Amino acid sequence: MNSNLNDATRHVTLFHSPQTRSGGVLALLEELGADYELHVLNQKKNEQRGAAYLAINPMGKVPAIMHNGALVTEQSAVYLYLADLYPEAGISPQMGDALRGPYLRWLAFYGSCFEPAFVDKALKREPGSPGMMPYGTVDDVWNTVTGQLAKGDYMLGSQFSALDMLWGSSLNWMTKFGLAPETPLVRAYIDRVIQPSVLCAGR
Ligand SMILES: N[C@@H](CCC(=O)N[C@@H](CS)C(=O)NCC(=O)O)C(=O)O
Repeated sequence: MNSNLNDATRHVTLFHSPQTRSGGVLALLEELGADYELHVLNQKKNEQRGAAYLAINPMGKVPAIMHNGALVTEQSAVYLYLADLYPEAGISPQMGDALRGPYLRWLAFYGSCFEPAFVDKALKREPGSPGMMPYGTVDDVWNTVTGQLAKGDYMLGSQFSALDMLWGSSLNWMTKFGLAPETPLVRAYIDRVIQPSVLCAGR
């Protein structure tokens, strides 16, 4: 169990590039008070596609974390892993908590529905039939997310969690680049949850 992990075994390395998706993970590490080191990859110099990093993560993407010799990639898995590694921070509903299921749902929804839908939209891809698309339609995805946001201050209603650091930082860059609509509901949510992330966004 996590409670048996001492600080040395909780040490993680974050593979990070400034102004990318890994900025949200950096904010999460700060929020958790985690013991971490940064391995910065300069994407302007394409370092993420160099042989050294490809030997670590063959996808050449950040964020990625290394913990006790194991690599974790994909934002949803990384947020889940880190928040579980620091349960005392209280931002990761644990098994047995009624919010654990919704917590996992919205983590997975992010990677399997939200990002693919909005990237397809940004690239103006011809929509497939909703039954064939893993996310249905972009409108379904957006209405489902905003319907959830309308229920409370946070993705889990009244409880702040690591989910909000993922969704907040993502909605922040997506609205900034015009990839997702900046409705008053969405803007208010970003402003409510993003403060710690903003501090790290430029690093
Ligand atoms: N599916 C990945 C996406 C990660 C991703 O696309 N990262 C971008 C930075 S925002 C990247 O590293 N791109 C560099 C490249 O592909 O060369 C995740 O959820 O973590």
